[in-house]
Amino acid sequence: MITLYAFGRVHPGMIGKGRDLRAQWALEETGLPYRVHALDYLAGELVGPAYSRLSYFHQVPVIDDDGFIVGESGAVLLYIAEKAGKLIPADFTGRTQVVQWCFAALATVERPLFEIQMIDLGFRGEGAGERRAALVKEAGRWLDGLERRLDGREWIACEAFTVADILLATVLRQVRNTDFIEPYPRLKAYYARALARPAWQRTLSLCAERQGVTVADIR
Ligand SMILES: N[C@@H](CCC(=O)N[C@@H](CS)C(=O)NCC(=O)O)C(=O)O
Repeated sequence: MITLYAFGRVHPGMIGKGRDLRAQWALEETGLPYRVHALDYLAGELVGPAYSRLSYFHQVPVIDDDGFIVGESGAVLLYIAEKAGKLIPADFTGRTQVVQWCFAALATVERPLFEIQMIDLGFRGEGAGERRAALVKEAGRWLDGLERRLDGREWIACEAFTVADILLATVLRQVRNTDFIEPYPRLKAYYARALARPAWQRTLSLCAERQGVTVADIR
């Protein structure tokens, strides 16, 4: 059975923001049996000897599938999809589309949005206001591209919902002030459509339960 290593006890500002939620969302979508090992970040469990053997970077998410270890959220999601035979098409070209949009989410869109999130959470100090404006401008280039891609499409990679949508929606969610998405009506509707999925709603509830808060606290 798959064990998902996810955040347990963390600083209050980190609750509900981890990339572990992407993996749990994929697991909830597929119905694969799994259990969660909730790591105690505050007690240093991520840098302890046991977890260091699973994660070279001391980060979440990691999954352990009966001894087969996978880290990095993109790889974890693709593994879950391959194992379940869900959230990724069977044909070679369809799979390539999914891989393309997974990379686009992680390598292109996530970079400026993650930095904006860090600024909004107060982790970047002096000059952050100017830097934020530059990052929003940079992100605009990628969001324009997503808006064009979503013309006449429900999901980003394929006709059906895939792991690329989980990655993209959770990347967009890193910035909680959704003003940045306002100029993009298709992207805004896409984002709402993705987060309305029952598997995401269950993921939020499970995260809240694990971290001892209410769902309202982490939306
Ligand atoms: N590239 C990695 C990034 C993983 C990552 O940044 N994980 C964060 C949580 S979102 C973490 O574990 N942070 C704890 C730390 O770095 O000390 C992925 O996509 O999985």
